[in-house]
Amino acid sequence: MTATLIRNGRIITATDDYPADILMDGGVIRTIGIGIEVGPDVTVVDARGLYVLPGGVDTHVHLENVIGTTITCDTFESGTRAAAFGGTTTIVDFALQTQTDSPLAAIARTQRNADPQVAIDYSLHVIIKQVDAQTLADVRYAMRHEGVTSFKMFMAYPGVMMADDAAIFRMLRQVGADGGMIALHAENGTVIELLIQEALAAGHTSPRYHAMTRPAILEGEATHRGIRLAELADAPIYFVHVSSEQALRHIVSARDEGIRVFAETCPHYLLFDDSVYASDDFEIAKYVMTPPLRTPRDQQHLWRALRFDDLQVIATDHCPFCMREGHLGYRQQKMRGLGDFSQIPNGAPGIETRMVSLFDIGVMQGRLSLNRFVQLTSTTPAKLFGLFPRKGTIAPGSDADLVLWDAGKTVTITNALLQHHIDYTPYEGKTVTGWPVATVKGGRVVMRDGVVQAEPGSGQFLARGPYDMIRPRGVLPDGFDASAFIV
Ligand code: DUC
Ligand code: ZN
Ligand code: ZN
Repeated sequence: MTATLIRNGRIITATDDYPADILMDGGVIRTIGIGIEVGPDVTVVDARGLYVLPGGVDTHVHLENVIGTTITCDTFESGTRAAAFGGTTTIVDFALQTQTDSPLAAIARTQRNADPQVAIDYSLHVIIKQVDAQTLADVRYAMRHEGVTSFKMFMAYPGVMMADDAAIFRMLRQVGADGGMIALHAENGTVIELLIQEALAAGHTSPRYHAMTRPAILEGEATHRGIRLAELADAPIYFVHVSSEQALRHIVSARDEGIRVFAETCPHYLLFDDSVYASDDFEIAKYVMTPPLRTPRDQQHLWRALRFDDLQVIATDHCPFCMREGHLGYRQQKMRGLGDFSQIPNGAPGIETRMVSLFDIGVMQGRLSLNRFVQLTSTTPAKLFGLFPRKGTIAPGSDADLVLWDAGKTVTITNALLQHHIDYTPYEGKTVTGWPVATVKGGRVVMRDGVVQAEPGSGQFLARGPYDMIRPRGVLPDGFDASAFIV
């Protein structure tokens, strides 16, 4: 591979903002400097007028995931191509423990599937449903020898994904002691199941009842329970897809207490609200995701938490299911819930619209600084999931994963424009300002002017380390100057 020089860009990291050139070779950043001179054998890319950001790190995506009785409709090929199109160069997907696949077998099976397809680098969390002594031994092995240092557990979906509190506690205790992270889906699954059955019995079958049977109070209750289990286990905990004030209240107060609580939200909770559920129209199935969209007041609390670092990550929960088509031999997807909302697979796409939608509503509309945008979409997810400083920043020695970003480019999003393999986007017709004009992965330009040139199989599995602890704001070492510390 030849060396490449990115010339004249404005480098933005989570902490810095300065004009410089970046020389990349062998897949990593070699030198950053002003006016770097190179010979004719070096490819030069002119980034004048563009921001140069670290490649996006999306730590919550579902590609080819079997969920319930269907499968997400992006393959590792289409999903990673879509990610590159949208400025994301690293994803963390899921391997699923089943009756027949132990955690280690699930990792191996998912790698065999993903490796020949991925166009960007990837890693895996393992979804753990059942915990016994062998599971715990496998989990320890996965952390020490496979570079899989995070595990997802569900408090929702009884009989399908839900783990009981003792199982969650056992995992927290061991994984926390070993330096890893439990990512938790916090909703009270058994009460939600009761509400679903009651709604159906009353003849309430349309998609909006998905939202009405998953009230925010049950996200808050489960979040509180998860925090207390983590506190008892003396372990860090990470809440996925936080959507509500109810959940945030517990997260904020736990962080004030010094408990190691971290959390993500997703762009759809910031961009859409529960007004979409105002009718019985089946098209609303496009917005059947879990948790459901919440109120404008909840959105205000999400923005507040992003501002005060009570939310540290914005990931997509890219969980695509076609409205009408089937996929990979599975029959129709969202349509299977016509007449019974509980059969609509839960999820929406977002892998390639994360950076652009957030840049527009966050940076362009004055809610996030450029540095904070990078921190939320790249640096902190890399730190929390053991990928930093290889990923998540622009520094000598880090992987040469970059996005050249045109902050003045305005684009109207349509599904036809996007690379993902799904028949709709929730962002249809939305105009955004700020767009990636090139994505560089491992020193190679993999997307330029909307054309993705990434080869399937050119991405790598990333063995991850322990999480890089960021102190919650309550815990300060003796003698530490808090005013200098809290940002
Ligand atoms: N939770 C997720 O994180 N993804 C898809 C569905 C769900 O409930
Ligand atoms: Zn979830
Ligand atoms: Zn998810």
